[in-house]
Amino acid sequence: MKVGITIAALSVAGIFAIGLIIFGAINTVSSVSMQNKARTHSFETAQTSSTATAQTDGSDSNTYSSRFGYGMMSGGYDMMGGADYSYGNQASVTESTVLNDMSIARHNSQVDEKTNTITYLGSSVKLVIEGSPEQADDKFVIDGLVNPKLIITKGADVTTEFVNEDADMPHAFEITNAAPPYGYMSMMDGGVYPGSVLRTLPKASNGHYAMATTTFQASQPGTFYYICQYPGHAQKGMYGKLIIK
Ligand SMILES: [Cu+2]
Repeated sequence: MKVGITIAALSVAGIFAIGLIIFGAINTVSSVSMQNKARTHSFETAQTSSTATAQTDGSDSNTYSSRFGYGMMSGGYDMMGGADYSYGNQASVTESTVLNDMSIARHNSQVDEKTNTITYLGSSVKLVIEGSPEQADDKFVIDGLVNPKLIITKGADVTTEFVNEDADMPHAFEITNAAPPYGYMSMMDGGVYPGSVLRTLPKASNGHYAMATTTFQASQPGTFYYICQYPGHAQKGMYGKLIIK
C-alpha cells in the first residue's frame, strides 16, 4: 500500500513536470505571435536582478519575442554547462537609450585608452556592453573601447546591460574563469561567474536592439573573461579580460 502511494505520488509529480514543459513550449511559441508593445527602458529595471523564470512572466519576454520573432532558439546550447544562469530581464531599445545608459555608467569609471582598460570605482557598478556595433564587428565595445580589460572592486554590485547592435548575428554575454584560446563551443570551456550569464540575444532589427540586463555581486576575486558564448564567437575573438580585486 505504501509503495502504491509512493508510485502514485511520483506519477503525479511526473505528469506535472511534463505539463510544465508543454506549457513552457506553448508559451514561447504563442509569445512570438503576440502584439508588439512599445517599451522603454529605465535604470530602475536594470537594477532588478532576476531568474530564469523571467522568461514566462509576461510583458518582457512577449515584447522581446514578438519584435524579433525569436524564442524557441534561446534554450539549446545556452542551457549546457550547468552553471548559474540568470538570463536577466529582456527588452528592446534604441541607440538613444544605449547612449543614455552609457553616460550613467561613465559616472564612476576611468577609461584608459592607452592600455584599453576601464576601471570601475565604488561598490555599485553599471556595465553597458555593446555587442558587435558597426565600428567593431563581432567584438564587444564598452565605453568606446573594443574588448577592453575591466577592473572591478571586489564585492561591488554589478548591473550588466548587454545590447546586441548587430543586424546580422545573434550575440551573448557571460563571465567565465576559462582563459583563451576558446573552442567553437566556448560555453563548455569552463565555469562561469555566478549570476553573470545573459542568454543569446537576437540580431538587431530596424534600429531596435535586443537588450538584456542582470545583476550580480563581484564576490569572487580573480582574473576572469567575458565572452560571447554563441558558438564560434569567443573563438574568433569576442572576449575581454575582467579583473575583480
Ligand atoms: Cu557573439
